[in-house]
Amino acid sequence: MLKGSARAHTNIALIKYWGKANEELIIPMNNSLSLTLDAFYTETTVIFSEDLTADTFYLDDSLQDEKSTEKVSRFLDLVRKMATCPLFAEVKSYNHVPYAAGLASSSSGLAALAAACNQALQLDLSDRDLSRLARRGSGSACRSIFPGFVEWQKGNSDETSFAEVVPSNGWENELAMLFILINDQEKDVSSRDGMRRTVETSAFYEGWLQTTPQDLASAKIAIHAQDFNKLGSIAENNALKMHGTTLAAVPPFTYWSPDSLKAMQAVRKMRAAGIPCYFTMDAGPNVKVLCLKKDAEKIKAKLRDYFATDQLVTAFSGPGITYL
Ligand code: 2P0
Repeated sequence: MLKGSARAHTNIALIKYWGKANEELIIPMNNSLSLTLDAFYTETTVIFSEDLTADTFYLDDSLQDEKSTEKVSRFLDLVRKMATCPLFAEVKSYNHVPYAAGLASSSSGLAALAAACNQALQLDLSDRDLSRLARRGSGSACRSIFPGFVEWQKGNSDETSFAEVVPSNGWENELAMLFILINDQEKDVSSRDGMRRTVETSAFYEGWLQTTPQDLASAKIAIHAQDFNKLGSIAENNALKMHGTTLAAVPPFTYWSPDSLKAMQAVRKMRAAGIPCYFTMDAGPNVKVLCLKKDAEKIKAKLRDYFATDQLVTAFSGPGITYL
């Protein structure tokens, strides 16, 4: 029996990953930049054993259906090949998210699975190679190997596409991200399907590709200079651009709900009142507000004018992968 256990935290991109150059290897079209957070994480244990006759996957103690087990199995095939190990595995994951957040957890989930496999099969991967492995499970997972600010270098091959820490002199510890959890009745377009459709059909995708490298360069300069307003405004603009591409896809789609717009308006209003804060959004209706740690409570109090207390969750910069 071979066993490994690891914890990985969610990350939220300030410069988004949106579109794949290679679907099988998950090589992105553009570099992205994220902040790893402390509030949401996944703990995963994997056991490879001769006693098993198939892969099984439990999430929060409930046995998962064929479709989600297949995604895990495909990832296990990669590590079995690396380790020349023929054994089936049992995977048990626990997602630690406050409240029924409906938050996508593929970044922490696949990062924790990759690290648990690294330990179980004694692959002895460096953090960079672990990032490459996690990337094969889910693109954003490659960034969750590392703490704080992280850049995913798109590269152009399996070897050259990995994440690494962006030096910041610990500035991330002065920042916070407030999650505004928004429920939505709309049927989801998965980020995987959404980005594919956008790359293939959106007239605005070219604009995304042409401008995102400059956004990323400017964001790194802002981190180096610890210039919060510069970083926040670049991140907000980059998120709006990403979401703009979906409106021009065929057929068009959006991740925004009426309450997402309400949250964005609240952020703009606070900013006009002199409180520095900026929003970002991913492949769902939740809005995340980047702010200075010292302003987090004040901003949260103001958001209570618009949203229920249990819709608001505060997160700070979080750690990279931890073996358990
Ligand atoms: C990001 N997102 O940079 C972007 C912004 C969503 C919007 O990474 O297909 O689950 O598994 O590589 O990583 C979500 O996509 O997609 C994502 P796959 P993933 O955070």
